[in-house]
Amino acid sequence: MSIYQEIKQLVEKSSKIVITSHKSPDGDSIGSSVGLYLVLKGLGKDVVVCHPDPAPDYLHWVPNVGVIENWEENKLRVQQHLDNADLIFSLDYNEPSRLGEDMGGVLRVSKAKKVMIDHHLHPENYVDAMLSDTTSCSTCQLVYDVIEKANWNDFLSTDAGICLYLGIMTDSGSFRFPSVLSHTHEVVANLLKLNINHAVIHENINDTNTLDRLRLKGYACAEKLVVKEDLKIAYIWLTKDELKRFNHQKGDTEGLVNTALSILGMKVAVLFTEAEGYVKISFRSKGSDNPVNVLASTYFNGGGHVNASGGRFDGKVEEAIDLFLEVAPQFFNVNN
Ligand SMILES: [Mn+2]
Repeated sequence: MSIYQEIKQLVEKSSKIVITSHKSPDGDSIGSSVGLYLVLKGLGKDVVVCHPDPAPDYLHWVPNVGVIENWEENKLRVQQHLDNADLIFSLDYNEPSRLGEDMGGVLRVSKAKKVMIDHHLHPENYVDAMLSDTTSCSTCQLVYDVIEKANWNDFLSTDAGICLYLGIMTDSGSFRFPSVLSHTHEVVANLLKLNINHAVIHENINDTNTLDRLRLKGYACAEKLVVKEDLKIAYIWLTKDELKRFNHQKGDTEGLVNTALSILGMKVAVLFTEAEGYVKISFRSKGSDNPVNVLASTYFNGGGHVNASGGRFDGKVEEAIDLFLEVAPQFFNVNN
């Protein structure tokens, strides 16, 4: 039996279904969660979406985003949902700890059957059915495949289509990353047939600068961007005081690391942001021979994708930069 049939059967056998996704939600986690929610609702299931934390402001326009309940604001309810579920979906994450210690622990001990649909490396096998495809550009694309192979297309509404388009678009860098395949465009073509307004989705994601955010980006690029020509590395570092000066809000530095990577000739870019008691680090790179996830997991308590990873450093931001520059040559092949 194919994984798609396995998932279909598990859904058919269940009445109470909970959809979970990772901490710090993004377009793919919210899109896949709400998109699948709408389809399972259409099938007549008793379904809830439970995330570790609330949806960020920049995604509040997503249709039906209000159905998402979260652990941070109502632990008791989320715990009850997880305890009473027949079936739990793990979308867009590869191990329970990505829900945070507490919620991850509750998921682990729940007697519900579990299904993972994800595209992150090294999935932990705590589930009854696993659709893990690390070559997929997004979890939303995998969710679409499940819907199609399960013959649930009739329940794919315009709103559900908007959700899945959002995740594919944001996780693929607007269809530009190497992970985009012809299949990705086939899926997107089918989503457009649902009469979704894709231009508005791009607008909602991209044209949302606040003046503070734009000025912070300008400052970061003008004053805090360092280019190491010989290493083909560009990095930006921001202190707490600087973030405060520009009235920094969550998400304001989003995309800044990609701006650094966009400099002609750069292979690797890093953003170091001073946080409360630690340094938050975002890594980006070009090419499969520059795996930032290996560096992130070896030295910075992090991980992620080959060309997009995150990590943290306990210490001063200058020390984090020094360590990164010291170890970087072991990981990157800048001559290509
Ligand atoms: Mn994803």
